Amino acid sequence: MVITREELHVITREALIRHSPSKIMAFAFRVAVSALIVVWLGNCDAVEGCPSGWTRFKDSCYHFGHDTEPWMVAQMVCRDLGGHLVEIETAAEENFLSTETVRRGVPYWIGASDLLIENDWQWMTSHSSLSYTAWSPEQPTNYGGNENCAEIRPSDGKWNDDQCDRSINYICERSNEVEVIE
Ligand SMILES: [Ca+2]
Ligand SMILES: [Ca+2]
Ligand SMILES: [Ca+2]
Repeated sequence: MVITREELHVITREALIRHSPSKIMAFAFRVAVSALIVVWLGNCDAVEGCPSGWTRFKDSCYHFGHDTEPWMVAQMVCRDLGGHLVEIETAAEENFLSTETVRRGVPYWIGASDLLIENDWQWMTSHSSLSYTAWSPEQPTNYGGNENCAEIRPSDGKWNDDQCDRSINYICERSNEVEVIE
C-alpha cells in the first residue's frame, strides 16, 4: 500500500487532534530513548577476556581446579562453570598446559577418555578422536585393566591414563568471549 504525502498529512493531523500533546511528547520521548539504546548496542561487539578464576591462552580460557574430584565429577564441575574438561588440539596448547602442570606440581584431569571402547581415546565433550597426543612414554597402559581417563602428570608434563574414580585436580576450558551483543 502506498500512502501519498497528502494522506500522510491528514493522518498526522487527525492523530494530533485525537491525542493530547502530553501523550505525543511521552511517545516521542520513548522513541528517542529506544533509538539511543539501539545506537549504544550497535557499538558493542564481542568482548574478549576471561572471567576471574580463568587464565587466558590464545582463544581459550583455562581454569585450574583447586579441588580434587573423580574425572566424572570434574567434567560436571567444568560444565557448571560454563566450560568443559580441557581438550588439547595443538602443540602450543599442550606446551602451555604442560608447563603450568609441572609448575603447580600436581596431576590434572583432561577431557580424554576411553570409557566407551577400550583404547579408543576420545575428547568426551566434542566426541572427536585425538588428532594431537602427548602421552608419556609407554602410556596409555590401561594398568590393571581399569585406566580409562587421561591426566597430565607433573613429573614430565605428559599424559597418563589413570583410574577415573581417582580424585585429582582438573583443567576446564571455555571460549575467551564472555559477552556477545549483536
Ligand atoms: Ca582446546
Ligand atoms: Ca583404558
Ligand atoms: Ca597409565
